[in-house]
Amino acid sequence: MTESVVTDHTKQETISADQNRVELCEKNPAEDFLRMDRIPHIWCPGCGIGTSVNAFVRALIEAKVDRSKLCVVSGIGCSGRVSGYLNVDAFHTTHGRAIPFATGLKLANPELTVVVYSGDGDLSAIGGNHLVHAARRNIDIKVVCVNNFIYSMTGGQAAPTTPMGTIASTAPYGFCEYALNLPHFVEACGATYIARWTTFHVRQLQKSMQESFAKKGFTFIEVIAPCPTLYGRRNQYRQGVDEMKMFKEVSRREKDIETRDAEIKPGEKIVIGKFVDRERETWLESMQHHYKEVLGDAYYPYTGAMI
Ligand SMILES: Cc1ncc(C[n+]2csc(CCOP(=O)(O)OP(=O)(O)O)c2C)c(N)n1
Ligand code: SF4
Repeated sequence: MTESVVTDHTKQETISADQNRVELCEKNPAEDFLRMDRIPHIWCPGCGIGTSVNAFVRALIEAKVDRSKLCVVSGIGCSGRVSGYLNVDAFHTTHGRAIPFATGLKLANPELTVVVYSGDGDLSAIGGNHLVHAARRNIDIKVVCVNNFIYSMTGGQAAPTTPMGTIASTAPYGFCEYALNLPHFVEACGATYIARWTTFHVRQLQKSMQESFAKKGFTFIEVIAPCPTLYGRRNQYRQGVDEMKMFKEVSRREKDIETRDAEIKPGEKIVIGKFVDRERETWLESMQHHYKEVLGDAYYPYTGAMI
């Protein structure tokens, strides 16, 4: 047993319980970005949310995102707890309202990198209208959507993303609705960058997150993640690792993939990869151009409410 006594940026000095040995071990680089005083976290063993956070933190480090200008906003749910564990300016907002909150932050201070990190239910059900219009307007925010196919925090009810035929607490005989194909949906709305990975594909996920930081406009990364407690155990994946094995087996990365082919159906392939990478004027750019054109020199360009 060891006890941590010193921390610096790269090394952690530990003293073994018998006090005889001082060891220097490499410190996990992710720790600097986590509120270690809040660990242990609330997520269940085998949950995929923490895996996505690990990729996210590593992407922040690799992309050298300026931490003093970074804000992470979450809604409510197990995935919505992410903001509470990140050691950055973070906001845990109300259910479904992470996107409008983030929009306000970005418009008040356009220099910020604003990330929305939340669940599929939060973003596409109660927050669905905000998802539509932020993507349509091309608000310059980065969205990470953890899709565990269910409303986990409230007991495993069926969500818009629950695959047809799978079991949920509100669908004990199988869900009878078509699942929302999130990449296709946000492409139609106008997102500039769209990718989907599972928590098995951590390196690709990290790389996509890095890419999205460099991208201007509304970006959307869907992370397919296991929820063994409320989805997996009802659908033959008793443990997180069982669902991870399924992800490994059925995920397909194809050339020239189209979002319309990315629907998720039980027992069928899960299409993963980068679907969309395009340029569109952001809402702020288009607003500035429009008023400049209409008002000419009478228009005083907007530089943000806070700077
Ligand atoms: C206005 C409002 N309605 C409903 C709830 C209850 N609620 C809390 S979390 C949640 C579902 C979250 O699901 P998801 O976003 O998929 O996150 P997960 O827990 O699966 O990670 C719901 C319905 C709430 N907190 N506020
Ligand atoms: S209930 Fe599901 S989503 Fe929530 S922490 Fe547990 S495994 Fe993760």
